Amino acid sequence: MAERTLAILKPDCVRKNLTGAVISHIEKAGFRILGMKKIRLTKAAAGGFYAVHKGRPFYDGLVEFMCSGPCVPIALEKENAVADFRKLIGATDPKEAADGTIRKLYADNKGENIVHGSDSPENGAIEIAYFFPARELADLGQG
Ligand code: FUP
Repeated sequence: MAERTLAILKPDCVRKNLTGAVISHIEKAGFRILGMKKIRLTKAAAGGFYAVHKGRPFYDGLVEFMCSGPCVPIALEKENAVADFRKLIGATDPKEAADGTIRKLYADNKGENIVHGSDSPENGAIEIAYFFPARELADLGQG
């Protein structure tokens, strides 16, 4: 059974013109793109997305960064999508990320780390719904 996860190519990824390179890693790893768009988050939208981190010392900077330019949310599907995607992107801090991972290859630091990946199938579904209305993802088949 295919599982879904949400990726976000963060504003640093867009600024560095790396969206194509990162999407290429994602497709080569066998993920299918269900939905994808380029948007600029408002402070409220970024704050809501990362509400779980509210109160943490890095929260305000994280929200600021996520609104600092356009980003590219992508709804992905694959067997074992959540775990496989987190393996593909590597640890939060690029210094700790395994060789060959997206964050190791492209990220500057823990705060600006190129890409988001959901941390559980449940959160994957919630996060996909945050960016993509169900009607946009309906009846995609294997297209
Ligand atoms: P991840 O699941 O790898 O995206 O990491 P977290 O959910 O723990 O953190 C979400 C985002 O908060 C990270 F991508 C960057 C930011 N963050 C920091 O800036 N400093 C930290 O110490 C931890 C997270």
